[in-house]
Amino acid sequence: MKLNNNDIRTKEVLDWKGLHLLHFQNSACSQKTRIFLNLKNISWKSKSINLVSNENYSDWFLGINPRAQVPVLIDDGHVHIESNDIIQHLEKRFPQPNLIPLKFKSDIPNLLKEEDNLHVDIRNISFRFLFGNNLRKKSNKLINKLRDDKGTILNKEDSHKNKILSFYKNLNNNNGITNDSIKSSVLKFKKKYDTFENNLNNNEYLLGDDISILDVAWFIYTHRLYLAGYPFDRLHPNVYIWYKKLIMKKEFKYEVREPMILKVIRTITKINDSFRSSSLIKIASI
Ligand SMILES: N[C@@H](CCC(=O)N[C@@H](CS)C(=O)NCC(=O)O)C(=O)O
Repeated sequence: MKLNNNDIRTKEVLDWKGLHLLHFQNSACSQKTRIFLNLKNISWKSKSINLVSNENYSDWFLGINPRAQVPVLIDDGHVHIESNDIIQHLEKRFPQPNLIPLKFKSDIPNLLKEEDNLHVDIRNISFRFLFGNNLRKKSNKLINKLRDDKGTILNKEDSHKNKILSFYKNLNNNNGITNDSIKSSVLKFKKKYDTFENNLNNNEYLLGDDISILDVAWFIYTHRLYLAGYPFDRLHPNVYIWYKKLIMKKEFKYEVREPMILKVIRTITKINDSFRSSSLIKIASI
């Protein structure tokens, strides 16, 4: 989605020339966008926004994206938000190599929407199994700052912001992600991967024999789920082979390197879960 100049309160970015990506190393949607840029061999300037220190809640960043989310692409002073919209914009700007097969051109927005609809589910799983469950809580001060921010999206108050606020309020109220949420999220993914398992029976990639924008989008969720203990090899062997093939590629591998601190948090979580019989497999009964 390209924002209007009126939406942008941090006016300096309107003068930025070239391609700038505001992103964070370990953010799933940032990783997706960077892999896409790698596959297209596009050069871009990096501006890291530290989500751990809540830099995305600074006045400066809210003045660019009032949803307080990365990634944001600034293309010659035009501000684009939402990773799937960003990669579709990049596909138009840099058509080679082609990552949207002609045959699927009209289907792609809906296929990507299905992925985006599960964003809160991947967040549930990431927070619970990869980020220490309640370590990423936000203070009420930050939640209220986002609630009271007057930023607009396409000149209007942003209704999507309520979803972000309710996620963080629930996280505080429940002291982390609940088992019910985990179960429901995992089962949504399982349904989707059952379909992919079929697609991959006769194809190397999700949309045929060539890599596409859909592989990039789904790779990130798959990687997160894999780290969280989702049993791809048992439930969806074709998907497992597809994932292993992608992660071997340099355009993918380096973007999802796990910082040491997160590796430690994930390992401690895994050990605790095995004592309490509360692994992803146990909770979701899969
Ligand atoms: N639908 C958005 C989701 C963006 C999103 O949720 N970004 C996360 C990182 S993956 C973020 O910025 N979170 C900020 C926070 O949790 O404070 C997109 O695809 O760009």
